[in-house]
Amino acid sequence: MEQRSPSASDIEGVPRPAARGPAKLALVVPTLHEVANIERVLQRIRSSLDPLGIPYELIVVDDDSRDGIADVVQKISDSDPRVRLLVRRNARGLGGAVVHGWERSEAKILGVIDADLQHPPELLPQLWKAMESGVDVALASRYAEHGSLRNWHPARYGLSRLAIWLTFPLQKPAIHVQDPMSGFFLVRRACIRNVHMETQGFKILLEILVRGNIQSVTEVPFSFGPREAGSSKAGIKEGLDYLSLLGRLYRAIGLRRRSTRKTRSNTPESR
Ligand SMILES: Nc1nc2c(ncn2[C@@H]2O[C@H](COP(=O)(O)OP(=O)(O)O)[C@@H](O)[C@H]2O)c(=O)[nH]1
Ligand SMILES: [Mg+2]
Repeated sequence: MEQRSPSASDIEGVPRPAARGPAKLALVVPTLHEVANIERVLQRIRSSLDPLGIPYELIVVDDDSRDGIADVVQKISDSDPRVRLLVRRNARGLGGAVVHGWERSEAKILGVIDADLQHPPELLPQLWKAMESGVDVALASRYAEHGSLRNWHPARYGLSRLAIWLTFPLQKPAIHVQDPMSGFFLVRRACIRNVHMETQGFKILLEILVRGNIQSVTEVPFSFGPREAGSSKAGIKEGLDYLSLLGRLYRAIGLRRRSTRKTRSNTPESR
């Protein structure tokens, strides 16, 4: 299928006219070669969110896949303007795609969900309710009690556990979570204002938990199923990006702790 060019405002990411009012939830669906999944995932997200009666927008951020996805999404968007398409040219990276979408929305609650249906959209109402109850982050957790990773090879499961274990010293004790690498979560925009995020990696939630102003988190367990169609884009490069992100976060946390200790030892009562 030939790819139709998205409108200029979508490519440049100018927010839609304010006539519809500011959206309350902006849910980004990052895509790279996901034409086989996109219709179904958007349909299931809309069916999950519509009963909540909340204002929302679904922002598909595609890294110029040229697999016909732009046509499919544009067609859905023509009949439902809450669905938006942003195409990034000459850019790659899941984290960057998510930030790109969030920056082009005025919504106060931001979120992300994978396009391949490994994240069940039917969990969104529970995540939304957690946000309504006042938490800063609501995340879909593979490792919380009753969460699971269906059909994962033991080696991949072991690597995933190891990767998570490495985050434990980084996490703030008050908001320690079981699945800091989940790719399915909601967060208050106010908590991540001015937080610098790496654009290459897959692990944007970890950065938010470590660098953001997050006071409270809810984990909603879910079962991480197999992909519906297509193949994973996670590979060795993403693994190396993750290790490099960990290194930077450990350095940043080390510096932060050192400067806190210094400040404390300089206060009059501690002298
Ligand atoms: N826009 C964009 N989306 C990406 C990129 N890499 C992965 N994705 C999307 O991010 C989601 C998760 O990727 P996936 O390959 O399923 O990772 P896995 O679930 O860890 O195997 C999917 O919706 C992908 O299409 C990227 O470089 N750019
Ligand atoms: Mg996947």
